[in-house]
Amino acid sequence: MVVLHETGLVNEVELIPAAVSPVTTGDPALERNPLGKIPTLVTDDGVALYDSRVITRYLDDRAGSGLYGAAGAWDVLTLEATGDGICDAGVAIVYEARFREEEMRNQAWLDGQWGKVERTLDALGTRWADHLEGPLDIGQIAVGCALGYLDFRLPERDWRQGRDGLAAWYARIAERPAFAATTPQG
Ligand SMILES: N[C@@H](CCC(=O)N[C@@H](CS)C(=O)NCC(=O)O)C(=O)O
Repeated sequence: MVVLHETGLVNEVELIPAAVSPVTTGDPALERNPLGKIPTLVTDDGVALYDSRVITRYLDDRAGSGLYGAAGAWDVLTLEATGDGICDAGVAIVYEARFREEEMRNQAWLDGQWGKVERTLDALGTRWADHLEGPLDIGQIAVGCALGYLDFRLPERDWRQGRDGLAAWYARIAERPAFAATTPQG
């Protein structure tokens, strides 16, 4: 959704509400993506594109917005994967709590997933600190979305604790109209 706004393509897509999970049946999104995940984008030709990284690259290509930097910009792609990886670990934590009975939850596994998030947040403050301050690219967008997801689904984990620099960076990117218009709610 952020990339749709950043590229100015938001009015060219139809948004279809979807509620999916690993135990969902019957949602129309499942007919479009055999993995049963969102986001999924169906092109005018009826072709389903997924996952986020494919969709955002497609939108960037269509808009010519240059969010992926020059060819061979491996740092941009790696930062994008870094942001998405935070989301994947966060989703895993949320699903463990949502879909497993309390007595079946595995604390070591939950701690391991959160450990991935914490190590990655630390890397954002070191390896990625300069990159985050550069011109907007898809890596920054992915990280901004990931931090927004942590606020949305795991606020009690308080990712800002001890990370003033990253918190200030997020506050700035969250002010962009594309982020302000797409803050998750629900
Ligand atoms: N790597 C995927 C992850 C997408 C993802 O996990 N989406 C969740 C919603 S936040 C989902 O569709 N979950 C349904 C499921 O896992 O069955 C992407 O970036 O698009």
